[in-house]
Amino acid sequence: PRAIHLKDYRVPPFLIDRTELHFELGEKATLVKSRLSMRRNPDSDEGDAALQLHGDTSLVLRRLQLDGKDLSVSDYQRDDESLTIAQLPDNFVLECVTLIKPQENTSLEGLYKSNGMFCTQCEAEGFRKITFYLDRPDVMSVFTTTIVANRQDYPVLLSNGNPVEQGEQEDGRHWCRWDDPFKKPAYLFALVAGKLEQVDDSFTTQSGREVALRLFVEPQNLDKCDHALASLKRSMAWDEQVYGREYDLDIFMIVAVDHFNMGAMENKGLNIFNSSCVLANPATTTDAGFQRIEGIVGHEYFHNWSGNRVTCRDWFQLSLKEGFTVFRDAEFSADMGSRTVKRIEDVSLLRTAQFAEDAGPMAHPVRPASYIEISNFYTLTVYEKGAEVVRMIHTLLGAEQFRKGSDLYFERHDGQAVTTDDFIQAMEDASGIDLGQFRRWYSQAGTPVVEVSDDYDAEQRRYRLKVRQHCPATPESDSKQPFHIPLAVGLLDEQGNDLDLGDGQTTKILHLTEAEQEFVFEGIDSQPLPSLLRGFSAPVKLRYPYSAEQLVFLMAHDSDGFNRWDAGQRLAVDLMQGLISDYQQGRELVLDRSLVEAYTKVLSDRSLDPAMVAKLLLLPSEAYLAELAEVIDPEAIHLVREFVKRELAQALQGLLMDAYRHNRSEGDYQLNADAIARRSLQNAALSYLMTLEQPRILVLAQHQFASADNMTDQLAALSLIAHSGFESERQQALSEFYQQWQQDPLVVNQWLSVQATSPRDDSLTQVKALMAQPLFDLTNPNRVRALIGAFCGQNAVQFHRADGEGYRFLADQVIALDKLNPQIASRLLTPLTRWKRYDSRRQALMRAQLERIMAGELSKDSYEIVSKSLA
Ligand code: HT7
Ligand code: ZN
Repeated sequence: PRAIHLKDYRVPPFLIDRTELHFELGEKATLVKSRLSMRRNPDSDEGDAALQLHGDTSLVLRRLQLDGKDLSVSDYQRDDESLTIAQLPDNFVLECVTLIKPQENTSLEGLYKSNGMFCTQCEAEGFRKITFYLDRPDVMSVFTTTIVANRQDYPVLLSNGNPVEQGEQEDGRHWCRWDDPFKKPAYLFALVAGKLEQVDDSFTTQSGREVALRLFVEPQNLDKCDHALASLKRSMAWDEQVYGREYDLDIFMIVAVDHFNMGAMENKGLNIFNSSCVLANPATTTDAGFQRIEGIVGHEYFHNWSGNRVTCRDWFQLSLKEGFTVFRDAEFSADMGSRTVKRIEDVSLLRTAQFAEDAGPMAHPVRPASYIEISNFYTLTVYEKGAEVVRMIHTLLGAEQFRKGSDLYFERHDGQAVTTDDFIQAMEDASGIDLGQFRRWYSQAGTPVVEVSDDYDAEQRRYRLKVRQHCPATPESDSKQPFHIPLAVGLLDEQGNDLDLGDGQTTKILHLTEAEQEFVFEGIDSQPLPSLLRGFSAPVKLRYPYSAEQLVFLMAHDSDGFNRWDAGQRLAVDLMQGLISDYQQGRELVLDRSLVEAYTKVLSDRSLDPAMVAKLLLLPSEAYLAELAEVIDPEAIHLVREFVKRELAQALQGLLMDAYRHNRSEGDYQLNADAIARRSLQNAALSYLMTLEQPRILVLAQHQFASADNMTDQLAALSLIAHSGFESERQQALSEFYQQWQQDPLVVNQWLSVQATSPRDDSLTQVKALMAQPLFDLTNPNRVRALIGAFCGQNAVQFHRADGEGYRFLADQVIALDKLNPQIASRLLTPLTRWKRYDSRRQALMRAQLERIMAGELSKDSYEIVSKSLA
């Protein structure tokens, strides 16, 4: 397979002004008729170039007509990926009839069937599996879509835009025509046909237009729609208030489908959602699930402007829409709940998974320079780091100028397909702030390291920060230019109060632009303690030699909530790294008192929000410790983390029990910030207490499991019991849970994940046994992620078993899946790609499995990941 390079971008030689589609949906095959009104692009320098339409090898071409005249095989050329027609006039109508087989499409790209329902997924390049087309985001067209299908099996027929006509046929089939007045690229096309029920709502926009909101689900899910609709209305109101963006069609539809490769898709007016990201009720959905749904509903809705009205010129610009939209959804969630907690969650994800990506073989800039398969670039770098880059622009410009910049961007580029550079240009033009050097965040991969040292001159009352930045090499480049890094800094006095850094400011943004810089603070009366990178103001690794005492002080006093939490994480990381080394050297493990003291203060401080207490109590994850390690030792990391947790539980038993009892509410379930916060602390406390392996605590967990009126409490208890050493009790809880929830596929997925993430030695055997049961289905990505993905990605100690069986298992699954669904196969590969981070024995075992995968015939998706990993 060949790589595609950003530097080779050319404007499209042809444009499609109008796209008329006609689908005859059938049980054996579907007939797709297209009528494309086309013309040569006046901006193209390719003269009388031939027309090369994208078209997957699976398309059966039945008929091709140019301006009403049939073309014969000698008039065009066909290969595996395209159809080429030469000698075309400047304006013409091309009509095409293709036959496709959605029933056999397990890739879940293009048109496919999920539980008897037809649905589409066209981003990034799925439309070419439906018909021949210029399937690139800079070709934008208005679409009219007619769908014909059997009325009994497919009473609901949906596409983008507004419904304009419908009718019946005599053969039991009916049809519906949809018209989308907004120009869009083919990746935003959608079609759904099925036996669906709907829940209706409406939203009145700020200019007084009434928009119909409609959520389509399978009948058994009608009781899981309220939260998504409420989230949608909150999103619509928020985008009006914060960005001045109004919805533009008369109807906004969401459809829930069970078989879906990602979370959701922002098709114009017809969002399609993975059912796991939209359906919710308290009995089946955890608090985290509710919050996730709100965020994803917001994300897809916000794409209507950042993605649909203004789209990407090419797929290298993916972060233009994704980074910006993740930033928008994160701010929305922060406004709906706790800003600090949301920031902690986002940074945790970035620092574990995105930093690991930056340190691995697939490292790439936020705007990649090349790809083999674009689906592999829907990454944490493009999404989460891309959002951090937009957040830094927000920090550099301030809220007001940023809003002016986004207004200018939307106004200037409405209806266009543009680049990340156009986005920055709008921000620069609106604010007058130079973002020249800042642009490097888009073109250079890697996580910068910022090293800070300081000195205080009491005589001169002067405090100085010395800052160095460097960025490690990544596959595309080993020499990096300095980044423009906004470093948010506060200084604390001996009482823990913020110093005034000028004009009453307690946080100052330092602009790091060079490899080494010095920043001087005058008029400082005594040695301050710096609070650095407040709010995680840039996606960097910060190094400063804090002592344990200073970290405990910051944990108690920093006015920046994020840095209070981060001080606790640093303290725990420092201690745990020491213990990991003790364990490796065969030394006895002893927990330093500083952590016990810090956690005692946290648990005793009644002024703290329980959600914040729960976050402060959460030890750094195994994944984060792994990311920080020079050579990853999964066993040592796991054992040390368990040891620290148990020691803390022992020392803080009384306080933890108080926290559990004080925050536990039996009955009277509520879904609000306060109740969610209390449940999070209650379950954090129980998780510590369960490490003591005391029967009286087991009874508490069992009682919680049996009496829970919500999934947060029930699942937390199940997972603790199932991961414990109480053998018969764990089996009983797992079996009771399955009996209770076997009819609900989304809950069954959670049940599978609990078992897949068990650190017990038999978990791989259990996973294999579950895969052999009829409930498992390799063609359902949610099942695959819940079981195989969870075992390989979230159960490091068992996946990295010394015998290499975890690696062999993953390779077997990838080889099988690659034939069915290449996108899911290539994503599953991630843990194997990190092989260079492990000891030489594990390296050899992992590499051998990558080579075994490479030896077979592979999709472009998996080929790219495996070949880059082995390079
Ligand atoms: N923009 C959507 C991306 C997406 C996707 C990409 C590749 C393959 C399948 C996919 N499904 C959805 C989702 C989003 O970021 O909003
Ligand atoms: Zn998105």
